[in-house]
Amino acid sequence: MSKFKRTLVTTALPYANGPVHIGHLAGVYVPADIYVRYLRMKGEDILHIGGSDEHGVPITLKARNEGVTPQDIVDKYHNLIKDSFEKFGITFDVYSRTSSEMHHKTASEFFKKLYDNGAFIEKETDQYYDEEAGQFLADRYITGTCPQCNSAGAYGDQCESCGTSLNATDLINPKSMVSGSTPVMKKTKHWYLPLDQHQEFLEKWILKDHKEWKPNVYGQCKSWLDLGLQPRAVSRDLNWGVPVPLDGAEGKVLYVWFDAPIGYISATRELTDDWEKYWKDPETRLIHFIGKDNIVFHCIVFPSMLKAEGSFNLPDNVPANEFLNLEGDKISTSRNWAVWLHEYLDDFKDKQDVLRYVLTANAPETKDNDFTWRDFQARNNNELVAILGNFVNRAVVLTHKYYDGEVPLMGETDPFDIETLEAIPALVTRIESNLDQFKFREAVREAMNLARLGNKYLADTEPWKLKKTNPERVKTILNISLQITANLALVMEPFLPFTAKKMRDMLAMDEMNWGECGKTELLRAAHKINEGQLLFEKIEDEKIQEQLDRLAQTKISNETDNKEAAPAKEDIAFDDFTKMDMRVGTILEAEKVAKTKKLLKIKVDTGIDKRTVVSGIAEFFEPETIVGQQVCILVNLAPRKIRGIESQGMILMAEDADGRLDFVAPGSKIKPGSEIR
Ligand code: B3M
Ligand code: ZN
Repeated sequence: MSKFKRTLVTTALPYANGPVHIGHLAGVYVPADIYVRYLRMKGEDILHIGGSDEHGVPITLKARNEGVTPQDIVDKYHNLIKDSFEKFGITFDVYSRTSSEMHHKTASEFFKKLYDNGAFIEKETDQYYDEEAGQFLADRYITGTCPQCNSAGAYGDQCESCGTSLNATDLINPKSMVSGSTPVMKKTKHWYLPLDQHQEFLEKWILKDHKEWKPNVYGQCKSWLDLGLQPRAVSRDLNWGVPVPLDGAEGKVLYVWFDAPIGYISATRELTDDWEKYWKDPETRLIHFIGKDNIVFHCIVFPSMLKAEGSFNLPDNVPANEFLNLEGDKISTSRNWAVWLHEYLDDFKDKQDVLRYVLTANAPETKDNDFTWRDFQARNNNELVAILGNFVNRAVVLTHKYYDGEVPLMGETDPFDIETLEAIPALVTRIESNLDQFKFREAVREAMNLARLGNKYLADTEPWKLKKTNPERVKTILNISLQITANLALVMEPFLPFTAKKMRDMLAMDEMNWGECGKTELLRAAHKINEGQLLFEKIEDEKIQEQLDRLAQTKISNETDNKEAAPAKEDIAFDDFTKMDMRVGTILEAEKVAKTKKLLKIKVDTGIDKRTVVSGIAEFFEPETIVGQQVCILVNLAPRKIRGIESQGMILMAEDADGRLDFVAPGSKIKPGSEIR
């Protein structure tokens, strides 16, 4: 018997500065939702706490870029994220946000208690300050030249060109991103959590007492501890966040990673007056679902904070996942390399469970994994449609066909029937034990094995061939098939909640108790079931190709975006500009210049005359496709001979960083000869 009476599950609070994508779902929210649905079905006292993380520098930067307030940014994304979670059936008991009043109060009090307990040290350091804007600058607010690779536009914490992580003081020629001025050094005071003082405790608590944690989590903690922990600042000079609740701390807020985990507590407090029972009673088990980049904060920093506060429980487990990649590349918001949940639902309406299934079957539980659209299609077509959907459909359709929708009374059984019946509770035990150990991939595989069992049973017994010769036996076969279906309707609930609901509707079942799983008389004889419904449908190649094309397009535009535009040329006088006589022209004829790869001989109507121009665009345009194209032509360029042909003027082209050429043309048809200026 477990020593715990109840469970508090938290899921990482996503930053409210962008929508959520499949990586979020696979890493954190789907596994957590599977787990909480499972515990709820077991009738346990459980809360699932979530919310948006609405502080931190990136949110303020985004707001600045878009010319809106940080609150505008977080309002927009908080709602979008919340909505995506709801649509995917992620069931929170509360989904809150860290800009709420309750959170500010809770985080403030928490800091104050630690301060009063003497849990912090104070340090004065030199920090860049923007005199024009009158504020200290977070490292991310400073750009300059990278001391490693010399590229311009490196950030104060990292150079994105060469990947070196930097201190703002390393930058050559630093500039404030707030005002553009050169920042100066100024002294500033901050509060630090001396993690080194918690090292000994953490070593025992994690390395000795929590050997059962997942190897990836345990291993990462061990590396941090082996390196030796250092004090970490818990405040920042910033005007967005929870103000440091001390005299003389104007312009300072709690560091986002200090206040965010306290958000779990604030949200619980918002949900129930009984919140202390969930946080402080040692009979409550605390579990954090997170991604691997958050391990240090949940296993080392937050526990040190909780310990220093003195009255809170520490997490019992932190089943962090590794990362999910997309088609072989790291998911990236800035490069738009992601499958966004709100977009998925536009393209695959009502197919939440398909994505939940694929992300669970392929979850990055022990190592980084790759999401591919082909795998998505294959798992839908070969597993959900061909195994689960097919089996359930046959069981339901045959029951209607033979018995008018009534569960037949079990007749005589042969050894194969018994073997099949006995396999049901055995599978349920395996599903359970995997769920208990946070092994969701394996759990969903065993749940599918139940459908495989049913499929194979029908294929082997072929009741449709026995209907005339052995009707008693057919009753047994269908009774057993329906018991398997009813079990599926229960065990699939944590994984595929939308499908499980449809199955329970079909079977006219209102049972939702995990304790019933594995039983072989879930449906009584003569119980009437409802008509069948479509559970899954095949996904065609075209649908998948659309997604692949979209990603290919993203890749192309990223590659072009990454190349910098050519530097600006020297200034010229207005007179220099007006010397050029540029006109709109229309191409009348075009042909390849013999023995060249790049040249086209083009006849253009310039409105003044009809003349010949030789242009190096043959790699990009077939001659016959450009007849009629309007162009911009420089008509007073002195004629030059190119390959023996006199070229009279120049057709203006736009050239991107990859050397791709396109015409510069008026936005609508304009009379040849119109002047360009
Ligand atoms: N917002 C980081 C992230 O979304 C951070 C998690 C906070 S959990 C308290 O990965
Ligand atoms: Zn660099």
